[in-house]
Amino acid sequence: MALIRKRRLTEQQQRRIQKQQKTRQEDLDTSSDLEGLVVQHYGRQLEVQALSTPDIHPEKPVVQDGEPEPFWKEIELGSVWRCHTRTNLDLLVTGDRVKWQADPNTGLGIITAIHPRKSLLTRPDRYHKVKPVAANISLIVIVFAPLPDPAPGLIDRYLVACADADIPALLVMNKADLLKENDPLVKLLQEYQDLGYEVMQTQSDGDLTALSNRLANETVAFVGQSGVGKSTLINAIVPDAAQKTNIISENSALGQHTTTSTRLISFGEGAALIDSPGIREFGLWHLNSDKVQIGFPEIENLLGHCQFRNCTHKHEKQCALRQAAAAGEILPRRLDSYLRLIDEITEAQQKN
Ligand SMILES: Nc1nc2c(ncn2[C@@H]2O[C@H](COP(=O)(O)OP(=O)(O)O)[C@@H](O)[C@H]2O)c(=O)[nH]1
Ligand SMILES: [Mg+2]
Ligand SMILES: [Zn+2]
Repeated sequence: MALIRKRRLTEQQQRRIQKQQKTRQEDLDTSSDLEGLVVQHYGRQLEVQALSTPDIHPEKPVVQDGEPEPFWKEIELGSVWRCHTRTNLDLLVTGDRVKWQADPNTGLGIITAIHPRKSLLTRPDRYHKVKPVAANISLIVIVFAPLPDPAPGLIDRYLVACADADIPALLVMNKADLLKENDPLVKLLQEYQDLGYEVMQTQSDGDLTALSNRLANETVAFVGQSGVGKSTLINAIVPDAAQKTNIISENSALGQHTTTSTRLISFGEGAALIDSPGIREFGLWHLNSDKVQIGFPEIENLLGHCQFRNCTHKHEKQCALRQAAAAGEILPRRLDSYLRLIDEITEAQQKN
């Protein structure tokens, strides 16, 4: 594309641009490094959003009368650039904070360095290798609703995955308008609050101030069953979210069209990720068995207090977990979830 564009320029223009590029190359180095956020990646292509602008902006080539206007992309705060990476860099993922350089003449950028990650969401690929999905997620919003009916144990499973990734969770019960009188979901939400989790009730077309305030400055991943209202919530919080998901396919400098529309949607100082491959399956994969207990803090406290060291917590009489459940100290539902997850993992390990 750059070549085709150049051919349309006069020789004089070309010389001038080359000279400008040369001087720019010289002061490129690290002094011209910008801060950026990887908002999308597909294959080796990355999209980086500018989080800073240069102290001294590169100068747009002077156009003389009758000369065609050369391509020029201004380095603006929040602008999104298609980038390549230096080959020596680790695999980058959405959410990575990077150092990069922009070339206004081509509209392309190059990523020169990656900042240390504060968190990394991963998932196993089909060969059981761990694949990075998103970096620096600071909050996971688990959305559920009266409709579709929450799958049993799904919230607990998400909570285990959050604990495993060491990322705080916020439980959002959406579609509050569909709650019936004495709806068991209200009790469910209360139970999680009692366990120490942060919870919230929302209605997509209602007042979402509390939710948006909570999300300010966070990099958020929305998870939850399809149909609970994740996209509707995001669209309500970030009014132009729907457009933002399509920026790239429209402006693609390389003229490529992508079917992937999932990207990190930024709002103020925050950003959100929904429905991306990997996030969609987040929490649905099998976990490491010793990791499960960290998603069940109330059960973790009781482990080691059973009569038998190898207690299965299923039929033993002197089982601290079953006794606690019978005494109403822990929720039988949570114990079931816990045992189901442990069973699942043990089964998966036996297969491998
Ligand atoms: N009654 C009600 N419906 C909602 C609410 N939020 C979303 N919906 C509807 O639920 C359906 C699924 O929403 P969507 O955002 O696509 O869910 P997602 O699959 O989680 O992204 C749509 O028809 C929405 O209009 C809500 O608060 N109340
Ligand atoms: Mg959706
Ligand atoms: Zn036991």
